[in-house]
Order: sequence, then structure tokens, then C-alpha cells
Amino acid sequence: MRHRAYIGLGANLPSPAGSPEETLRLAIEELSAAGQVTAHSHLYRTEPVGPESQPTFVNAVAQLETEMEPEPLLEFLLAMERRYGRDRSLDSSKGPRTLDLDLLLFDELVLQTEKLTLPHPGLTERRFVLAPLAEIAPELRVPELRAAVRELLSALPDKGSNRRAAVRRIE
Ligand code: PH2
Ligand code: MG
Ligand code: MG
Repeated sequence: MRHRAYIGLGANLPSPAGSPEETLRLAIEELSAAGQVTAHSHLYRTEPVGPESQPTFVNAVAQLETEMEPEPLLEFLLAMERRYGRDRSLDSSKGPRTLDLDLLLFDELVLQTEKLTLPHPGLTERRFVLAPLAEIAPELRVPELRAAVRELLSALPDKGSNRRAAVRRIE
């Protein structure tokens, strides 16, 4: 069966592929090893959520049509993170990383297991996710919420790392 998944990409350290921008561009292409990338946002330069003493992030969102089920897709994403130099044993919570691939949404699925929570927690509270997601899927409704992505984005407070000016399209 064919599924539609949305993947959030983020990076704020150089990886073996190069700068965060180069990493994200390559990673978006490489996602097609799991299916078909049918849309992706521009790249955004975003102020860090969490510890402020870390480099700014580059973020994007991709839409993936895939035959994979959620858990194997998650494993695929984690393996990709490792190939781009991510070592989770060294990660600090909300700290810097060479590549972060978050499974944001998978069809209409609502799920909570040890490994995976869908929709991704925090999705609705982060401008660095909602702004690129709204670019490619403004009318998409997040399961269990009444609101479309476009509405969630415009409801975000213009404050702190969610300030409009903290999330800027770069190309
Ligand atoms: N990811 C984090 C923590 N903070 N901030 C921004 N701007 N973008 C991110 O992708 C991000 C973050 C942990 O995954
Ligand atoms: Mg992650
Ligand atoms: Mg993340």
C-alpha cells in the first residue's frame, strides 16, 4: 500500500556531505531511496530552539510517497542520520547535530510506541517545522486537530525562537 509521509530535516553542524545546506540538499535527494519525494520546501535558516549557544539551524520538510511502513521508515531515517555523521550517543537534548530526520506525519496515523510517536510531538509548536510544512501542504490537517497546517502556523505566537524573523527562507 502506498503511504504519504512528511519528513522534517534539520542540521546545524557540518557533515561528511558538507555544510548544513549541502547536507539537506543531498538528504532530500537521498530520501527517494525510500520512495518518491513528491514535494519539498525551500531551505530555511532558523534560530535554535533549546540551548541558544549553538549554531543556527537549516530546516526543510519533504513529502514522501512510500510503500514502507512507519517503523521500517524510521529505521531507514536513523540509518541515514548515521551515514551523515550523527552519533546519537553524543547528542544532547535539543543540542547541535549534523542531520536530524524527523518523521512528522504518516497518513492519518496516530501512534505511540517506544520508538515512535505520530504525529511528531512538537510539530504544532515549532515555526521551524510549520513554516516549511505550510509551504508544501498548507491545507493538510494534523490528525486529532481541527486545524490545517496553515492555521496552526498563523496561530503561533510571534515570540522567542518562534518569531517570524527567526525562521527565514534562504533559497
Ligand atoms: N532541532 C532540535 C532542537 N532545536 N532548532 C531549530 N531551529 N531547528 C531544529 O531542527 C532543531 C532545533 C532537536 O531536534
Ligand atoms: Mg529527531
Ligand atoms: Mg528534531
